Order: sequence, then C-alpha cells, then structure tokens
Amino acid sequence: MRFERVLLVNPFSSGEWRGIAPHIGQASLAQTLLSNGVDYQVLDMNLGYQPKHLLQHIKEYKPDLIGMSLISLEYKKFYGMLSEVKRLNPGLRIVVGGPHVTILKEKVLEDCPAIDYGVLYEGEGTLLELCEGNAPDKIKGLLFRDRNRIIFSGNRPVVWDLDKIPWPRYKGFELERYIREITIYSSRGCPHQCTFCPNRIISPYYRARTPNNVVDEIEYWYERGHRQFNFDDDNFNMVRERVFKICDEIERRGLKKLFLRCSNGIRADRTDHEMLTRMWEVGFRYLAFGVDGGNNRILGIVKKGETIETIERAIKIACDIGYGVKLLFVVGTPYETREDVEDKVRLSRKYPIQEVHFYNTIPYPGTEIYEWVKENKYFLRPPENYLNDISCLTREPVFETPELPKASRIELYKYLDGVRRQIHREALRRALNRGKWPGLVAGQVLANGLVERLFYQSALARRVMDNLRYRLATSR
Ligand code: B12
Ligand code: SF4
Repeated sequence: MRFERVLLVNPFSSGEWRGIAPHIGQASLAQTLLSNGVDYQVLDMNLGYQPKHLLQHIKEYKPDLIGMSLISLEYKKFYGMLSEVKRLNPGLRIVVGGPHVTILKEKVLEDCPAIDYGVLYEGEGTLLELCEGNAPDKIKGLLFRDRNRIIFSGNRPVVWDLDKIPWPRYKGFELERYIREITIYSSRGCPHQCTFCPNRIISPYYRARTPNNVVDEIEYWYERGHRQFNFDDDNFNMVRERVFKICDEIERRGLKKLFLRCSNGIRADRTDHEMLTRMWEVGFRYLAFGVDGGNNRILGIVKKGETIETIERAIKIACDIGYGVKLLFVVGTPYETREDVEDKVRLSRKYPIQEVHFYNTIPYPGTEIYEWVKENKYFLRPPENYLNDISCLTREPVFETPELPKASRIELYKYLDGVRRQIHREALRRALNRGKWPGLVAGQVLANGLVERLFYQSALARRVMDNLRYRLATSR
C-alpha cells in the first residue's frame, strides 16, 4: 500500500517546554519526505492545538497516513487520541515512532490496537519505504500487524554517514511561532553507558555530520536572518577535531554575531581550555554539563566514565571564560545517600554557574537502573504507570532505596528546588552587579519555573525574551 499524504503529528502539549522549538525528529522525517516527493503536513500540538484540531486537520487535509511521535510521558493520552482518530477514520493508517516505541517495541501495538505500524530507532528510511509501498516484511525497522500477530521485520542497518540524511528546512512548520533559535543536531548517539540513561537503547551508536554539512545548515538560516542556534546533540564535543573544524568553518564563512548554545550537555572529559576558548571566539556563550554525580563514588556507580576532578576542571574553565553554565544532575540513583546529594549541592554552589537542574531519576526499561530496581523490588509504582505520568521534572519518586526511602526523597526534592532557586537568584545578583540587566532578566525568566511557564504561554513574550537573551549574549 502506497501512502501519498502524510500528516506528521507531535502530540505532546504540556509542561514547560511548550512551543519552544519544532520537534527535530519530525522535521528530519519531513525533510526526507520532501526530498523524495511525498506530500506531507505537520501538526505540532505543542503549539496549543487540541485533539479537536487534529480531527479537523484530518478532515481538511485527508491524509492517508498519520505519523505520530511518541515519548513515554502521557502515552496513554496519545493512545486514546489515536483510538478516536481511528474510530472516526477507520480507513486511515497510523504509524508511530520515537523513544517510546524504540524502548517498548511490540508492547505499543499490543496496547493500542489503533496503531498499524511502529518504527524503531531512526525513522527516515523506514517511513520513506513505507510510503513508497514496499511490503512491510521487506522494510527493516518496522513493526506491523499480520492478522492477529505483531511482527518485527528486523533491525535496520545503522546510518553511519549522517550527511546522507537531509537536514531540516522546516517546510510546512509554523516556524515563526517558536523562539527564533534553530536547533541543530550535529551528531547522533553516545558511546557511554551511564546506568540511568535511555540513550544506550534509543541511540547507542555515535555518528557525526561533517563540519561542512553542519555549517551549511547554520549558513542557510543565517542568510534568512537567524543568529541563534542550539546544539542539542547527546555528545557535541565527542570528537575534539570536529569541534575545531566547525568553529573554523563558521569563521571562514564570515558568520558573525552568533549566539550558540549547547543546552543538552557536553562531556566534561572532552573539554579543555583551548577548545572552549575557540568556541567562545565564534559565538558559543552557553554550555550545559551532564554532571550527574557530586563525587567519585557516585560517578563510578552510575558509570559516568569521568572523575569529579575532570568535571570540576571543565566547569571552572567554562566559568572563567565567561560562559553561562548549567549543571545537570540526576538525583536518587542506587546507593546514593543524603551526604552524596550534599556533594552535588556543594559543587553547584562552588562555581558562578547560571543554572542547575536536579532531576528525578526515572528508570526507563532497558537501562541498568531499571533492572536493578526491578530485581530489588524497589518500585513505588508500576513502570507502566509512572512512564505515563512522571517525568524527570516531577517531584514524585517512582522508586526508593534503603539509603533514600520515599519520604526522604520527597523532602530532598523540595530542598533541592530551594537550592536551585537560590543559585538562580545568585546568578541574577552577579549579572546585576555587572550591569547585564537585559540579558540577566532573560536568563532568569528562562531559568525560573513559574515565570518561565507564564512566558512560554505567549508567543509575544517568547519573542521579547528571545531578543533580550540575544542582546546579552552578543554584547560580550
Ligand atoms: C533534544 C531533546 C529535547 C528537546 C527537544 C528539542 C526539539 N526541538 O525537538 C527539549 C529540551 C525541548 C526536550 C524536552 C523534553 N524531553 Co527530551 N530529549 C531530547 C533528546 C536529547 C534528543 C531528541 C532529538 O531531537 N533527537 C534527534 C532526532 C532526529 O531524533 P528523534 O526525535 O528521536 O526522532 C527520530 C526517531 O525517534 C524516529 N521518530 C520520531 N518520531 C517519529 C514519528 C514517526 C511517524 C516515525 C516513523 C519515526 C519517528 O525518527 C526520527 C528521525 O530519525 C532526547 C534524547 C535522545 N537522544 O533521543 C531527549 C528525550 C527524547 N526527551 C525526553 C523527555 C522525557 C523530555 C521531556 C518530557 C522532559 C521532561 N519534562 O521530563 C520534554 C518533552 C518535550 C516535548 N514537548 O516533547 C526523553 C524521552 C524518554 C522516553 N522514554 O520517552 C529523552 C529520550 C531523554 C531521556 N534521556 O530521558 N527534549
Ligand atoms: S548520560 Fe550523557 S554521557 Fe551518559 S550515556 Fe547518556 S548521553 Fe551519554
């Protein structure tokens, strides 16, 4: 069966990330469809669309395939949405992809009879072959139904040359409704094996686009007036040489007044003074570090593969150069004690950082932590429930340990929220002292929960914030 009209849907619509940036996975799928002449439209429910808008869109566009991206959070709601779509449009085929499907596999089609196909891992090639009308059993990476059975066609070969996947031009996306920052995914995957991280299942092979290809994307948007870019890679600085080459290429092409961020976390052990100085020269101003442990005991237990000394050195270099620095910690991992958590707090207070996040640890199926919690019967709620309604930002623990029982965890998260607010206030005070008020207001609004949520409800407010942030970053 060929598919000629595809409606790509991002159903996720709650929380503080609302309407910030288009879904990169969907943008990448869209570009592959566009490059191969398959008609598509996009509905990003993160922009405030409701299920009734989805049904209306289906009525007007008359797609023959719905392509929905699924993360685990709120998956039951999305299953309900798809069931309603199918009930009203029985002939319409539904394909789903994304981390939820890659992690739970057949279970997704078992639990939601409305879904016809599931795509595991990266979906560009699989979706295209599906649209081209290939037999499902010949399309690698596909889950499909054969009478009453759910069949997996087998893993698809890894795409080692990422330059072969066209980067997104966002045709059909309401790009003007998001902040003006363009998200760049310059590499995929991560070779590390942190025990809490689902990336080892979702995206275990590290591959990188060539510097030319990455800077082509930046230049394309630069010519259209964009100056802000966020590298959302799992591991942007994995290959040192590549980072330098990207910087050289940005400079060679004369792309000036850029504001570049790495908000998803770079590896401290791949960072050095020379690299961060070079990155600063071409416009990088904001870096996040996935720290996760506050001392070597916990770093060892979570298999972070780096020491606290290395991490501290990287944070210090970044702060000394002048970067806005964000630290990311998972809290409550196995064997972690209250004193270990205090080490995280001490580390966060030791350097003039701009932001910190203390995440609730969520055991995702397939991770080492998940197996450990399961074996020890430490779950406070069954995974099928917490995967649906608890995220790393939620302050409800989903498992406990002898070192940190449920009550201590709840109290701890409250305490850490206070520490977080304090650190942000401190950053605000420092910025005020330096006379950096416009940017610091922007930074703080971005960093503080309530104001942040209020602002993200409004496209106009987002635009104002965006401008302030850019002015600060480029004034240094
Ligand atoms: C960048 C990122 C973000 C960015 C998104 C930026 C953007 N513009 O898209 C921000 C910061 C906003 C974000 C927010 C959140 N994120 Co996030 N994020 C990521 C991250 C690091 C990369 C995702 C990405 O862009 N990958 C690159 C693209 C190309 O891949 P992709 O999106 O996976 O899409 C490919 C395939 O999945 C597949 N595919 C996807 N959809 C579909 C649909 C169809 C039809 C088909 C055929 C295929 C297909 O094909 C795509 C192309 O190859 C991942 C970790 C990771 N490495 O995956 C976490 C991750 C996806 N996030 C996660 C979570 C939980 C969240 C939040 C809920 C955070 C929270 N509150 O706790 C929010 C929800 C946001 C939302 N509205 O959806 C989890 C999901 C876990 C799970 N099991 O579901 C992950 C895996 C992180 C983690 N380690 O826990 N996130
Ligand atoms: S936490 Fe970071 S370094 Fe560790 S496996 Fe995940 S992406 Fe890689």
